[in-house]
Amino acid sequence: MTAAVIDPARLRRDFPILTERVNGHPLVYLDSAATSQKPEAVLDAVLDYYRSANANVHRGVHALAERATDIFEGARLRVAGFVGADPRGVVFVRNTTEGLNLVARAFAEPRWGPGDRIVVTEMEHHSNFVPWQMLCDRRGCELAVAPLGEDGRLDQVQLERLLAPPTRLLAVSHVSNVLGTVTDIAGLSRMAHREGVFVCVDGAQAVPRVPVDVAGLGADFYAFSGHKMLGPTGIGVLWGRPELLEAMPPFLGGGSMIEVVTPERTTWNEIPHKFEAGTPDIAGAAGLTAAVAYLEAVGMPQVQAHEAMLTHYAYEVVGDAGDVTVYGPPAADRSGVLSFNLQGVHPHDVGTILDRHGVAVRAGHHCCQPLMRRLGVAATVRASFALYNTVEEVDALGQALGDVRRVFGA
Ligand code: C6P
Repeated sequence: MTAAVIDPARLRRDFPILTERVNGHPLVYLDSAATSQKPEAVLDAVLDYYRSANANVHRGVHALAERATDIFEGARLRVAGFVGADPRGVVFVRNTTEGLNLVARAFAEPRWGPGDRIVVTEMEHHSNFVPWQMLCDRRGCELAVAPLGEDGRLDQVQLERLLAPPTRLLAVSHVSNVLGTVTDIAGLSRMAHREGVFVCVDGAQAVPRVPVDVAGLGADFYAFSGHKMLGPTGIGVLWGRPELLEAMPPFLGGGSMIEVVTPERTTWNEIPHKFEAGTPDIAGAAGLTAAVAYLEAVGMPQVQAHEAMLTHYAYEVVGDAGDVTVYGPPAADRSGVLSFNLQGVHPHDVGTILDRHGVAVRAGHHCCQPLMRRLGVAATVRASFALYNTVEEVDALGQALGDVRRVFGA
């Protein structure tokens, strides 16, 4: 049986913002790695929650409070199902960044100090770099950076060497937001666990793009953001192995995360609530459920195949020759992201001229300054794709790049 192919023209009707015009042109949104657009179903879910269920969760005995709690806990079950997780391990946070900071603060900080090593990689987003650097500064651990090979993939030999004692934890992204490199997390987790090293994965760019099964990947922690996977801003997920979460102290203190509070001592609620202090983003959870339902209806293997097709095509249209340098692995080994530079033109100028044609890309360091240094550039232009993008939009990118060349005489 052949898998159904995505028909972006049909899906686009579900995304009201995609009919916007920008600078006199139809919007060509190629910045979904920064944040995805949202289908009507997600917008409705957020509004419906406020219209018909708004109350606080886990607190009231009245009907609305129960409705709100059902929506919030229902979202946990839905997200857990989507990524193959035990719902007890699904902690709602604000975003990937908060999830990774939670692991650094509540898991790593009490455990490790001088004589211990944390390994990050050269392609990490600052979200999976800075919290570990801060931890190492606070606790006196060593921070090591696993290098990338010339092909934009992790150098396996160097990495294996770095996983030897005294390394305690490897922090690694599943899909790079700059290079699109898809890292073999299952293989890395096996390698790390053989050495007794914990694995914390930044899944911000993976969950929207590839089927993710956290149990099968075998890592210890996995963080992602709702807003990159068609959901609202303000809600994200940290999945952790329940037995590790059980053993960890809380991250933030306050309401909901407690069992009993006395002037002498406080005891903690059970997981995952122990890590969810204060009123959570209930409307965000409602929207996230709708986003997951949308992605499930389309099918993640289909999303992956569609983005692979677009990336492959964009690679051809943008070209990796002459005045263009494309960064990262060959198109076949990357997911949904194409970073490049046009010789002699600053990426910000490229982005500004593309915007004049209605083409939205990101230009800058993409919150990956160590990676920029490795690539020997200050910034890149990045086109990133989602299930609603079309080959015609890639053509529009190609044509607008022609205008950049004309303007700069490149
Ligand atoms: N990358 C980009 O344009 P937050 O902001 O917490 O939702 O996500 C942070 C984050 C973590 N890891 C990776 C791999 C990411 O790509 C991001 C967000 C956006 O590339 C905004 S900088």
